[in-house]
Amino acid sequence: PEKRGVIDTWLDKHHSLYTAATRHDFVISILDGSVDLSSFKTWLGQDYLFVREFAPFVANVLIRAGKESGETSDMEVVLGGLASLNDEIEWFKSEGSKWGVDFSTVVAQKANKEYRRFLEGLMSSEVEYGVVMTAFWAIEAVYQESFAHCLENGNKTPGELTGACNRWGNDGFRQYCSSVKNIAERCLENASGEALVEAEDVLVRVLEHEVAFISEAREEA
Ligand code: HMH
Repeated sequence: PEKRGVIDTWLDKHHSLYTAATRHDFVISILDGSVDLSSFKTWLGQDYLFVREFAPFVANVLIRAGKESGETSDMEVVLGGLASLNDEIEWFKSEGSKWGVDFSTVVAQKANKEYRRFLEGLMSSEVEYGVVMTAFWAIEAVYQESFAHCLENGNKTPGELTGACNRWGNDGFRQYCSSVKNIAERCLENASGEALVEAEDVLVRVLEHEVAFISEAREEA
């Protein structure tokens, strides 16, 4: 059992937004088997574009972990995340050819662009390390939670989508998210009041961006 930190307090406070992000209609449609495959394909193309911007963001987190963290293990955790993004990009490419989605013709949707612009803002050295870590955790955790639901017993996730669900819903990814959360919590324990306000705001904004991203990606099919 983990000790409850400030992030858990924020998740309680913003519970309905957190649920909107982690139990989105799109995810529910996957686990009840009603998913429209053209929505899945749209999501696939949009997420591929997102991940290509997310990788440089994670690389920036890696640099900051190397320079600013007092703990040598922070860098190793982030490096593990970057390595899994490498596999993820390969996975997207093979899914793209499996589903006939040509990524070179996919155009980023509005929510996708806005989310990517938000990530760019977080790459500024003016944003505190603990605030960046909070955002990084939230981005990963939303997908982990969402796709783990799809793998729960008794669900009707279509067989051809279990690979996608397993990518983020697997136990190793869950443990990785938990390590990132511990880093964020450790930083926030010593953070100023101002940084705490910013970290909570960033958490809320990640959740909002996730909801908007997934909503738009599944709508336009
Ligand atoms: C939109 N959020 C979105 N896409 C992803 N691949 C991740 C998070 C990864 O956790």
